Amino acid sequence: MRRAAAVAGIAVLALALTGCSDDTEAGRLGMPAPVTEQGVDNLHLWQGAWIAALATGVVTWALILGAAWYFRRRSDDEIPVQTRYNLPVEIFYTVFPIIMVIVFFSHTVRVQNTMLELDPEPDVTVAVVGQKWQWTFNYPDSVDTPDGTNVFVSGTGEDIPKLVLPVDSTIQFDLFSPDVIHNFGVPSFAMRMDVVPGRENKFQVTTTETGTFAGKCYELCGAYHSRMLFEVHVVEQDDYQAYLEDLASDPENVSEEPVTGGAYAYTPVLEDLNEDYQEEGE
Ligand SMILES: [Cu+2]
Repeated sequence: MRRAAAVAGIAVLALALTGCSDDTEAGRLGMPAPVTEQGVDNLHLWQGAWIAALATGVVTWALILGAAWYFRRRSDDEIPVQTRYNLPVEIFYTVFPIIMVIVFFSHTVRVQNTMLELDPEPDVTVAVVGQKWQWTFNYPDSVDTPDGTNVFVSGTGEDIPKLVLPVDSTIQFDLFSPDVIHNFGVPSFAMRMDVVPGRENKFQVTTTETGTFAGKCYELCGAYHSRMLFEVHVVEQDDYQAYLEDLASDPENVSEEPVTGGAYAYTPVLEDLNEDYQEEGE
């Protein structure tokens, strides 16, 4: 019986280990494919934690089932051997969890440090504003026009904004909120961070692949929180420059300083819905 449990355990573990390639969804254990250098580190932390948890689970299940079987009641007059103060076992179940906590903790701190590492000279800085209930993306000092050097786009509740980034570049996000706490996150970056009023949170990613990825607000921030969606487009360097110039051709998108107050963002859907409610009420 114990041999069968051990064989089953090894089989499950082997399956998990061989499945852990980064190319398949099963291998990533449900995580989206990371498209940044930092995201890959986070994926490996996720996979390592799952393997360790599964190995612990297999040992625990084997001990539970093995003990239940081995010490099952065979007759009524049999008095089980009373064992206490088994020193080796007590040392094992004290020391082993401590080792596990140390291993989990050290890997978490290591990956957290790489995710939060700031290169003093990023290739691109984007000033991100989360406001009720959409995003504004500023690209400071990116163009040279009579109106200013900052270009920006604001989304609305009906119109999901684009965040365009160059590939193979280190991007810094400076996060601003004029109202409540939002949370700026992109699953394919395996990263998100709170956007707190009065506080300038920031993080960096190093893009490694072109493509279009979904982003959203991860902090329940009010009535239209669910509309705080945006689209990340990671593009070639030339396309990135062309995008900025295209934005700058409309003076509406140009300012001297990054627009961080959120004054340009609005959620027209709110007014529309209120009108609908009023009409229904009449
Ligand atoms: Cu929000």
